[in-house]
Amino acid sequence: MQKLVITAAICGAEVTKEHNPAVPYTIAEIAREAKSAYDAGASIIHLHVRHDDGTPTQDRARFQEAVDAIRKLCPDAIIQPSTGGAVGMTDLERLQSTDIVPTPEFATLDCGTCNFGGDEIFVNSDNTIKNFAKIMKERGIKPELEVFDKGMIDIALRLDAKGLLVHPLHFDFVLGVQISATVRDLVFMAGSIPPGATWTATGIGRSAWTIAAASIAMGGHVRIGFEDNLYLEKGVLAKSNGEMVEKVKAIAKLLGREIANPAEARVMLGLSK
Ligand code: KMH
Ligand code: ZN
Repeated sequence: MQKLVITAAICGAEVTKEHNPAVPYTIAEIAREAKSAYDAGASIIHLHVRHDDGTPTQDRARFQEAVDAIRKLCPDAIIQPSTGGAVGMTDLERLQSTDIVPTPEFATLDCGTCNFGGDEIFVNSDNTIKNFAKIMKERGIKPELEVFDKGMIDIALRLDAKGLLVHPLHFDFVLGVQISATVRDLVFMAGSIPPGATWTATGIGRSAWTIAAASIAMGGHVRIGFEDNLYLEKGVLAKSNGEMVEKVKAIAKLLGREIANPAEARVMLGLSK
């Protein structure tokens, strides 16, 4: 089986220090969390940024500062800015994260609208998705296709048919927001993408560990981190993103899967130019 690529989603836009005091807000905290994940074996840092008070922002200058700080501590990490931002942000606000120097090699592309709980709706109209894909292609940024259910895979494949995506396609199956976070649904999602495409899986909340283990066993890759889950095990808050990456590594070791370094991840995901 291919080596395992671990993505650390270190911050997110929704979780707060009230949920887990280790959730990073400041640039120094974000850099600290990125380094903890990188040192533990994550080759991709999925990045959101916050103001110092924890408010999510897609501000270009704040992203630049965060990326520069991470780069100092994790020189060869793949830094993947979010273009999803937080619920309610405009498209222009969200796209600022791709407008930094150097241009990111990777960024998220959310492939549909979904319910985020309560009255929260994460809106991605067909035009938004198409425009984001076009801009990323023009800037030479590979999209990670964020799909929260099977219909979003189909939306991505329609974009691909219009020549708007970059091959090999890379999907992130986010399970537990819209589609349920079960192994049955993970198998369904993984069976719904074209041959040659690569995939990562993310389980939200306590399902993170089941989905990580299933993904490792199936030959997929894993995303873990505070954005998706705050607990190392039932009732035990994770002290850092690195602690969670270590747990993924331990599961991978038990299942006989080696961990990819950033250079290997770039080749496997088609990020090397
Ligand atoms: N925070 C969500 C509204 C992404 O990073 O592209 C969007 C999100 C997906 O987290
Ligand atoms: Zn995100």
